[in-house]
Amino acid sequence: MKAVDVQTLGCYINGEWTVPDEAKLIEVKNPGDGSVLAYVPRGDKEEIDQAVQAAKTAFLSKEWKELTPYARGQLLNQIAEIIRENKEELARLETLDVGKPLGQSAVDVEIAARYFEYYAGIADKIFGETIPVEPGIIDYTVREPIGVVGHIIPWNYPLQIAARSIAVSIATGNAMVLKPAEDTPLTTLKLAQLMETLGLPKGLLNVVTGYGYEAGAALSSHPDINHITFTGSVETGKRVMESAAKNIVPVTLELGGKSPNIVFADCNEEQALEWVRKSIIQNAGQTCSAGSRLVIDKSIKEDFVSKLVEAMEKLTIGPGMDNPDLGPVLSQKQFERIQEFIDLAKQDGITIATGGERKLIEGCENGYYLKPTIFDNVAADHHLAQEEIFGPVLTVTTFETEEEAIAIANGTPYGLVAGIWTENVGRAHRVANQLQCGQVFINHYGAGGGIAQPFGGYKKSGFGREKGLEALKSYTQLKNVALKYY
Ligand code: TXE
Repeated sequence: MKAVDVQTLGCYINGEWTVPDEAKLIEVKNPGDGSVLAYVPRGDKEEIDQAVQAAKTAFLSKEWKELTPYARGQLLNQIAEIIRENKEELARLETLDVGKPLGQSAVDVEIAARYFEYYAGIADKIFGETIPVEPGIIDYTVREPIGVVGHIIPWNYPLQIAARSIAVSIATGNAMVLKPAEDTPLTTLKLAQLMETLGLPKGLLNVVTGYGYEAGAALSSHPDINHITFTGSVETGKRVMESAAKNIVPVTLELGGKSPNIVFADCNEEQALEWVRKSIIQNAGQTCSAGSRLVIDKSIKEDFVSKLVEAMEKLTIGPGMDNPDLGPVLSQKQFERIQEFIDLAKQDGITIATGGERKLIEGCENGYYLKPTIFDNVAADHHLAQEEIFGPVLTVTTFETEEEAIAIANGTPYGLVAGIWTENVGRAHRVANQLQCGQVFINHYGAGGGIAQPFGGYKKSGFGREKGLEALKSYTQLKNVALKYY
């Protein structure tokens, strides 16, 4: 898809592409060089309302109700197939739109296809239970679809998150309205375009582009949606929850993180070094589960950090299309946010072991490239070790005992992910047991690939779980039926 094709696309509502109103367009930029890639409609309340009504009608339609779970699974397999047939184009589009290295986008496309395959297999295996209440009564539960699901998608993994949202919604028999992030709507629109050929009921899938405070707010406050999933910042998550609460609409919130990699002296150093590095530079650190804090045994810290600095300084930085190790951050706004943290570090006399500055790339003067940055010897309660920076920026904090390591790891408002590095299996489980977070990786960061593993946070990292079988719970509602026989 060329940017030009995208320019002709509008929002996708009720099986049709709306003609963009010239006066109401959003510029979509390439983070690599700041050039304009496309224009998409600045959808608002009106478009959201049309999309929700279309989804509601599709959900209640005979056509959708009569489609068997097996047929829904087949549909999901077809979507996976069509994603694979268009994988180069989707990866290219994701890189142009988000800035991430082409190789990472290719992985995102594969994961998107896998979400559809995973939930394809589940579509006809969503069942209830029989409950032995008393003789003469048959009691059973039925897991029913919830209705219209609103999905508010962030800009860091647009295709992956759109895919998991659509896949589980279809598997569970729901209709949906997606609101992609204003900065990165292109692959979600492309996916809708690809799915158009598969004959889904009109209105079952709707995509409304627009700003969060307009289209996003209109979606989360709509009285006719039945569930909302949101991935983004804590501040916006609060707003989404507040507006959904007014209509008693349940929410799944996947918010930020400040995830620690806890490195003990008895770790496999080579592995720990590799994954501590990878977990903070992936997508230029713009990952909710980024390993953004290194919490390390004091006795090995000096040596470990100097090796990490050496490895960081070898990384290539450049436009995503050249497939470097690190692409640009999303926008000037994100860059300035990160820069504020760097200024704070300088002002507070924090040691910058490496990085801490922008990298200018010839021909890409309007792209925001940052050198991977390590802030050394950061107190556990310092802002830098407490707040989500969302860039390739790692803080280093030391501990002397296992208890101290756990206290530091748990000592932020977040609780998304943690990595533990030790060869002592007893310690690994003892520590995992005490961590206040939704996902723990031991001697790897990201093991298992994520699709089948429930994902979500403790504390301010949100609640509810996406991915795996666990996600089915938020996309369905449970009915209990009791029958008396004589
Ligand atoms: O997020 P927002 P922003 C964190 C990260 C980042 C910070 C700010 O720390 O630096 O958030 O990013 C939509 N009602 N994460 O400002 O605002 C918006 O259009 C309804 C973590 O981009 O949370 C977009 O589609 N929706 C993260 C989505 O919410 C609204 C991913 C996310 O935007 C809205 C992204 C409103 N009032 C940012 N306002 C993660 N958990 O992975 C905005 N939106």
